[in-house]
Amino acid sequence: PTVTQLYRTKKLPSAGSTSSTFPPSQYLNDRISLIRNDITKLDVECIVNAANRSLLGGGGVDGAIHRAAGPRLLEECSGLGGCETGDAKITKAYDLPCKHVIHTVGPIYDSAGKQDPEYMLRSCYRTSLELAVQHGLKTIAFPAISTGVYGYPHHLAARAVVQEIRQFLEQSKGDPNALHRVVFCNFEPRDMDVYAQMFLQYLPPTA
Ligand code: AR6
Repeated sequence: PTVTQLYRTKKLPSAGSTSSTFPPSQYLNDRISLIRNDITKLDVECIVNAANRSLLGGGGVDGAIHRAAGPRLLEECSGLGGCETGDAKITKAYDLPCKHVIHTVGPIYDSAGKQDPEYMLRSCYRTSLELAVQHGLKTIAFPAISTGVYGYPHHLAARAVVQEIRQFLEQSKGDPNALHRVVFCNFEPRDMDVYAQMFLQYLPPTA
């Protein structure tokens, strides 16, 4: 079977699944889910926003999150003083179904002379995960940070992300404050295939 078929046989949630209580049969393994959906529809404890350094909104997933959260999100963001690339800041979620939004700023892939994009992308994911743990949050959903407007090639981004997640989960094994579930919420069909391949390679299903 192809990688995608293999994961389909594991009952991967399809687009339209909005529940935060993913049934166990839809888990990729016991701590990770891969879904295709609009991240603003998820009622997980916290979603991650692929923001820019101003934190004052933009297009793509950032625009969608601000639209769905309502103007109070922008109000809170304007008091945060922006955010550095690779760093993350947390806010409430206002009209969104989730409880919190973690805003992180991915690297612009082709910004010549700037820091290593892979290091920065991994930092976005790691810092967001750490912030969620610090706030006692148990479920977090990520979009494919930097792979839209910021131009990070999809397969390179997915590989870096899955490696970072694996490292994070291994390091937090046995920690009572550990996250229960990390959800990768992709928008584009091609990201589903790329992520499925990377998971198979770096984080095979445990069941
Ligand atoms: N739910 C999940 N994923 C989405 C959604 C959604 N509703 N909408 C888009 N995506 P991008 P970046 C996917 O461009 O590359 C903004 O203007 C999209 O298909 O949103 O980090 C910010 O303000 C793509 O796979 O973020 C920054 O200026 C992924 O989300 C800049 O864009 C990321 O695409 C950040 O660029």
